[in-house]
Amino acid sequence: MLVTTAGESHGKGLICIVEDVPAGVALAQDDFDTQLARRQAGYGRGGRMAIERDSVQVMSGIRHGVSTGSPIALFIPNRDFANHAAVMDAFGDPDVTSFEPLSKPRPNHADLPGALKLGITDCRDVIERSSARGTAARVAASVVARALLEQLGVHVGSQVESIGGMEGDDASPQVRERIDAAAAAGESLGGIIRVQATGLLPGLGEFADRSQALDSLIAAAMLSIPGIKGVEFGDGFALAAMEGSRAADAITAQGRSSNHMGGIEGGMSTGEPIVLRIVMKPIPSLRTPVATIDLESGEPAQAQRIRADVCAVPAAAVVAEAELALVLASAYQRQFGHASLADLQANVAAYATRLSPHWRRD
Ligand code: EPS
Repeated sequence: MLVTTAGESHGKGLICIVEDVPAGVALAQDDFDTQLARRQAGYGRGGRMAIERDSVQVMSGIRHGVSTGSPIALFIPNRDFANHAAVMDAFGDPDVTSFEPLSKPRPNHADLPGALKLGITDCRDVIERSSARGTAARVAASVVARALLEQLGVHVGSQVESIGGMEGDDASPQVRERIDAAAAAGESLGGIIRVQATGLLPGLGEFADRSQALDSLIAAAMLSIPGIKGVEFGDGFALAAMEGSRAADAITAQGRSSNHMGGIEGGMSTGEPIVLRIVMKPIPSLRTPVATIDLESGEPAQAQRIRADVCAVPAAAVVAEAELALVLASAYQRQFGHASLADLQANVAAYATRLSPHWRRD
């Protein structure tokens, strides 16, 4: 499954094309819109989420609720485009439509390296495309992957473990207070997210070609999410302090006695749940003054203040599920087939039968 996206945060909308989708996957409008609504939720989102009500328009690749085997093209309109039509106009005259340049890059965003890369002093084009708004397109695409995985008995989920260093998710009153206090102070908060997948077969991924090692594909996918700065599988960094015997996931006739490795050995799934944790940095769009330079004058300045979320950790958890689903669906397709869901299911069943003397799904 291959995903290509396009779109800017305040442009007409987000586009994604999902290629290499097997025929026969059942999909409903509600499947897409439910995941998009989950991604929009969470305590600490900014004013933008009150404007958007994300919903996909299916342009191709699904007929009568079933994937056809052709590329699936999806469009998610940006309601906020109505407020940015002039500044985002594809063919407007920049002399007539003169807008304040965004020339004071915010540290820890894409603003400065992006502007230097493109040779521009107004960071708007970088900000528009690097915006986490783009994750809506990835989540929409992942609905196809999730539907495929569900047919194979694989489920993907996540939990927010902490926000701003405080244990719990955004349903916790203490965490909400912490977010409120950050909002009042013009601050922002990051957090830690646990992501997992269950119902997997062993052997997905590759040991012989490390570029296809399952953990490296998953880690790359996680780090593609805006704001994610670290990934650990299983016991992760705590493994550094363990002796080998303590870290061993002993093999028994009933499965593994533990899952210190987070469900991946030698770049392949073990059949145990895949478990990983990711860390999201605090969003670097702040109302508090942050030092920068003005790219137009070269003089010291305060970073541009742009409307943003105070905390988007719950949204990032939904995006992380999406990215995990996309990697796992592709790993299944690589091993068991691409063209038709029925063939894929038959190949998976034959493989599970072959494994049965040594492994069985509970
Ligand atoms: C974002 C800034 C905010 C967020 C946005 C990501 O948007 P705006 O600049 O319009 O206030 O709300 O996230 C989304 C729009 C979204 O759908 O998640 C940024 O700069 O990354």
